[in-house]
Amino acid sequence: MNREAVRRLIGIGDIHGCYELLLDLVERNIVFDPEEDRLVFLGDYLDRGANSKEVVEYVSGLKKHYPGQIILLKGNHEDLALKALQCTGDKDCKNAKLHWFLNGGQATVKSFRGLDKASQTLIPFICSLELYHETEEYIFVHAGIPYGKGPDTSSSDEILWDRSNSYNGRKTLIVGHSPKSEIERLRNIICVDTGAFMTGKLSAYDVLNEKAYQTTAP
Ligand SMILES: [Mn+2]
Repeated sequence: MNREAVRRLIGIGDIHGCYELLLDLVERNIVFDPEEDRLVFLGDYLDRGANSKEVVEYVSGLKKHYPGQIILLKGNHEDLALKALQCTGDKDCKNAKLHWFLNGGQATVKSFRGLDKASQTLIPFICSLELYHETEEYIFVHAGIPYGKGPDTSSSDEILWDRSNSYNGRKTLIVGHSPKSEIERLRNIICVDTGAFMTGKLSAYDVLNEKAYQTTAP
């Protein structure tokens, strides 16, 4: 057994409501084995795609059954949704909802059949998400870590929105958020997001075995 105490340590890119792709990736491509694997979801479960509700229920179910083997990170879309669902005051709410809806939030509300039902599930779900996952050799975050910083010295906005690719720490950093046509490595930064909603391709990467897993819409 290696230092991470799992056989595979797999980062999974931005899902954005693409439930069929998620199911295909986890159950037919990766074939998740809770005895051997740890899956780190890099966030952005919601928005744009049609089935955010199913995606949230699926990853929540995995986490419930295999709490030690499933890591659920927060993405900037979960942050937008939480701000829109928890806002107080007319003006703040209007701005927060506008910001969320401009980023695909309406598809999420539709999938939950209304704002109230979305709030019931999403507020506790989003509040349970982690900002980063760090091991001896790896750091997983949604977007990035700026130059000179670590996961504990970056702000949540930096971790959720950074596109600078300026991380210069010792550990390997695994990110989603900035879609590429294929999984890309830049120095010690590995970007796993292949823009599932736009491209129909959802990707994951096992850092211990340097192996990619991908599923493509038929
Ligand atoms: Mn993102």
